[in-house]
Amino acid sequence: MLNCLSNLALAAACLLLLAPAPALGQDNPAPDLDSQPKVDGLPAGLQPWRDPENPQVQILDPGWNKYYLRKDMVGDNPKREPGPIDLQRYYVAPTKHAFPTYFGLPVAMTTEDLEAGEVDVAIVGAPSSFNPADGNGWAANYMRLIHNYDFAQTGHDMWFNNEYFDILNVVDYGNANAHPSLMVQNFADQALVFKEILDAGAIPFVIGGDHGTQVASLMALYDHYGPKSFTTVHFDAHTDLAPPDGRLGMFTHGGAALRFAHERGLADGDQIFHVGLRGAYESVERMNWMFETRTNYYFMPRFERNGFDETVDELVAELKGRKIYISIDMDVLDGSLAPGVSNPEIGGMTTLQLMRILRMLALQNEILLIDWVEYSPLLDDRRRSTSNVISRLMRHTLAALAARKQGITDPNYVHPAMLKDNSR
Ligand SMILES: [Mn+2]
Repeated sequence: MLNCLSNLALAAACLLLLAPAPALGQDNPAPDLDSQPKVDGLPAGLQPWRDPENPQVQILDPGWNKYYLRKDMVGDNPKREPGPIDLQRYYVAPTKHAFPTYFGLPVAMTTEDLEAGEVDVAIVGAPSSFNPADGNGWAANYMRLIHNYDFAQTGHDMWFNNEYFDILNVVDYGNANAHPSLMVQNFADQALVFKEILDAGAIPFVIGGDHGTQVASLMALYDHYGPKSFTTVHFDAHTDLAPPDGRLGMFTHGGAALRFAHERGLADGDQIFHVGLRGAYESVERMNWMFETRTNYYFMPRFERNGFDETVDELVAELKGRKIYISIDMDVLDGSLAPGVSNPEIGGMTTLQLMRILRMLALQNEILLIDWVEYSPLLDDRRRSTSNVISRLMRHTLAALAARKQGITDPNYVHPAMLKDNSR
């Protein structure tokens, strides 16, 4: 039996598929639809995926579990020793020539692979797409196909003068599941995949997905580290703090994950930092919720009036000594610089400003996980500029993590040779 989407165009086909298989050459008798109970005004037999007693619950056909069945990725598929697998034929290749993994990096599929490779950062896709502005689900794979000239497995950063892929062990961990109609099950499956990375002591770099991806990130982190064990730094134009009566299904894209975490006692107000807020459709209720719960907030007006660098210094100082989870809604950037997001806003950060904050935090703090969310290749410009912005921000963050691995933890560090003209 197949599950069916609540789509009128599919309903007729679904009814045929859901009926018991007739004997060869015979049709099934017509159901008496008039005698059936109604669910939202339509006969229950036309919507067998809904429980008439509890119509908000979607009945899952056991066959859907196939979507989440995992292969044995070390044993026989293929038979191999654990460790990252390099799929590239050439030592150096531009993206166009490379096998499409993140930055052309080796692939890992299990915790054992990550441990054997002493992996520091595992980039993993989470193609959730429950956003009315469509296309977030394509980001995870599109980010493996950066349009801009990008040499696989090579990288140099001019703030650090380092070659970060030689210092850090970074892999592509593939994608977690995200079936388009099974949002709640997806979050659990994604959290399990993220946990495999945490179990290996590596940092997941999660490529969303809409901001609902944050639910899976938080599930993995709270399960692995425990409640109230870390601080969330939430970069976003929007608060994503919908009240209970305004959540549009709770977790549709940027629903209310952090408010939910606070309501459930998983996070104290002081363990939530909002950075870059300026969205055009928030409310006084949400502002008051932030003030009353004593969350930390860095509105764009504060950056504008007090000076960007000075305000960043306050943020970085407040976060000193904390373990942090960073969630980056790409709409924290100005809409002109990152157009390929679900809900672009004016008055946002520049790429240079976001580079500065990410660099300082990656140097100073123990980072547990970073998710990069809300990118939609379908909404990007023809050059996919936003994918390039995300790629370069990831590279710069990796360069800072490489410097930290070498012992540099001063958030203001920049390689001295890069701050003067060395020819004089
Ligand atoms: Mn968001």
